[in-house]
Amino acid sequence: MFDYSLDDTIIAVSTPLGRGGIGIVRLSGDSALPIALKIFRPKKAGSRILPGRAVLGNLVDPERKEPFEEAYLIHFRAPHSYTTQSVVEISCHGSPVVLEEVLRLGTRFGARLARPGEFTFRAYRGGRIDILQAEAVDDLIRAPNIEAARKAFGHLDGGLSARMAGLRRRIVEILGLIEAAIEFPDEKLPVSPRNIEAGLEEMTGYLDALIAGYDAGRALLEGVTLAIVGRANVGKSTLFNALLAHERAIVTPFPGTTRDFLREKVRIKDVDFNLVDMAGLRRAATAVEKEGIRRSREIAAQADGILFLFDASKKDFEEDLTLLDEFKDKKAVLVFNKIDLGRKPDLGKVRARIGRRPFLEISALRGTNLERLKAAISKTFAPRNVDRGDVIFHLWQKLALEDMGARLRRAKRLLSDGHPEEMYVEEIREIVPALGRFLGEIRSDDVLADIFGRFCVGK
Ligand SMILES: Nc1nc2c(ncn2[C@@H]2O[C@H](COP(=O)(O)OP(=O)(O)OP(=O)(O)O)[C@@H](O)[C@H]2O)c(=O)[nH]1
Ligand SMILES: [Mg+2]
Repeated sequence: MFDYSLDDTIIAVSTPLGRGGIGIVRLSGDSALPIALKIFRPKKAGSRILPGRAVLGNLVDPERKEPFEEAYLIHFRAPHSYTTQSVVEISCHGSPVVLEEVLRLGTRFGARLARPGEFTFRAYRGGRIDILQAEAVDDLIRAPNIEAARKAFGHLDGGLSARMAGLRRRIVEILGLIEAAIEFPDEKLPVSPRNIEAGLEEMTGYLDALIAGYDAGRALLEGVTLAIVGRANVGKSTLFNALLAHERAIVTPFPGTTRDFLREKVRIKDVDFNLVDMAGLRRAATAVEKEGIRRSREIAAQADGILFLFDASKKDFEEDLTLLDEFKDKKAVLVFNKIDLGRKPDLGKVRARIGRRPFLEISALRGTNLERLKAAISKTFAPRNVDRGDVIFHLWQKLALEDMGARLRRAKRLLSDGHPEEMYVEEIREIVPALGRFLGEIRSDDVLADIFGRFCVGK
């Protein structure tokens, strides 16, 4: 069971470990100020500690009298603080030795060392933020780029919570309609199954858009993984280098050059891609190459998408197309490379085999059409709703939303199959507590442990 007590006063260093210009120790709880005042002496004797106002003073170990540091102290009175409890921040120099001494003295006078995420947990339990906002604190701190930070801040600011609350209002409304239809079967109600169905449809669409926002979230946090796939010697490593704009991979005229895969980040039109160059897929000549190929297949299968390379100077693409068949279900851009060699590939024949997937002709060696390729990569693989719409960052959120979506769909199916309201009302009723869990109003220890376990101490 997940259990952080709320009653005692906690203390932690809230700035990163290590040396820096400033280090901040934070206390939260009823005794925060009395404990802090055991070791903090205002420079101006007798000055009052007013909430929200910085007071300059010295830090002292009362047993030794002599100060060991100078610091600002700020008191935030409950409930107007980060945690909603009485909070004190002591800002001193970012010296690990000094910060540790403040912790030692703080615990000597009754504070307890805080556990990971415990300040934010208190903010959540104090009702200042919900669970989505609490999680967004950690997302904001960890954001690898400003777009991810903006999205995380939007969640922290309550944007996602407000939309989920709106969703719940709609669900409750629809539930009301269905329950009215059950209760008063004979009366002429202003609702028809069609009304209800339309409502369910709208909610399903809304949930689906949110669920799709998980891919966008993952892309913001981790980047989109793109594997460069093709037979040996088609120019994969040359293209890899061209997209990275530096000679990262070894290129030789001999097939079977690349064995170990190479992974590099490259930013294409504001999205981070993890580009993977790997062994060409062919019947391997050696055990080393065989292992390289085995790993390549594995990586390609797990990638978010593939760039499938052909050597356009070749006449026959039969083997390439057979290989391409292995990746039927992958998002792909098909690339005919080496067009500088002047032989026009007979695309008529292959077109029927490649379906509707985008394809283009390039020269990785000369850089021909590289910009067009980047545009195609962006269009095909960049997550759609990064700019507009919601992004979600966590698998538990996606799974919870999928579960609600499945209930809506089941209800809609029962409804359109002509079943009476009693048959499907339960599915929809269940969504209300599911949304409560999503917002953290109904406690779910698994979710709490997952979220706060990820935080570092001091947050
Ligand atoms: N003319 C021309 N040659 C190219 C082009 N792209 C690659 N090559 C040449 O093709 C040969 C193979 O290139 P690589 O990039 O090593 O091919 P690869 O697909 O990585 O090969 P493996 O790692 O062996 O699977 C080299 O001699 C390259 O210079 C191109 O656009 N035009
Ligand atoms: Mg290579």
